[in-house]
Amino acid sequence: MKRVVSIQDISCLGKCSLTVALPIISAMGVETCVVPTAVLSTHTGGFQNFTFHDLTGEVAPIAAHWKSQGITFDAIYTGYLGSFEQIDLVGKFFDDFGGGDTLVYVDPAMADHGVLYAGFTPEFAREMGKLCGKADVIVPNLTEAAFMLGEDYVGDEYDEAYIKGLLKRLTGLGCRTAVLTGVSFAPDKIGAMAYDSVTDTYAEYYNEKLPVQFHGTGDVFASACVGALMNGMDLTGALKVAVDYTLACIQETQKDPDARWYGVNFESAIPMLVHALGR
Ligand code: PXL
Repeated sequence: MKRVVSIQDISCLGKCSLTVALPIISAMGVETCVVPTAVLSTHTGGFQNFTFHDLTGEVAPIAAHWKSQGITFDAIYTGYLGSFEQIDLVGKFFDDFGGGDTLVYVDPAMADHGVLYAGFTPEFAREMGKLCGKADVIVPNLTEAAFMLGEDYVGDEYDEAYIKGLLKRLTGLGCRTAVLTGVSFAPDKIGAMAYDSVTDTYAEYYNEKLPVQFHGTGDVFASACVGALMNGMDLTGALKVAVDYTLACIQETQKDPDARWYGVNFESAIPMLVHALGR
């Protein structure tokens, strides 16, 4: 069985970060270890007065203990990180546990729709860009990509040449493969495009675009994509699994009258995800 470690916060309520990564990757038949970087009562996307307990001081001791026990990982998957210090510590974690066949996978979760999440600055985004340079695969959305590269966010005004250029500039940060999420070239289609700088090839996959937006879909996509890669899928196959699953989560949310506003019904779409893996 493959073993992933996910390094990001735990938002106790809100369906994002670790409460999404753990169930999704586990359901894909992959052991999922965690390094919680902070405990928040909720995510920061719409709740007021949430609590925040920093766990930065735990990262190095947890890593040191694992190192002493000879633990290794097939993938290191990082998501939302709350400070420059955490970015630095995660970089050190890559030095300690990366290399060889370990996939270093970074979701620079920090912005969407042209704006940074609460508490982040353009300087932080550039630092996250440096962390992406140490990864094998990164999965930013268009906003995160623009901030990391210090470029203007273009909104919906782009074409395929822009996306291909953006992907190449992202791999210029130092990672082998960049995946852009939320890519749409037609009003009713949305998906992801990727560029592998070693083979100089692109991969892409799109499905239906619904006229709704939900919090946490980036984390759902990132988790399903790394889970698919750990199941031995190639990049195109992983994009398809992750895009189709994200769409299924949105559809489940739409058809549930009791759906929460703060996240998607990723739980009821898990059978579809497992089926897509042929398990
Ligand atoms: O979904 C990314 C995410 C993760 N963790 C926290 C967040 C967010 C997005 O807002 O606030 C704490």
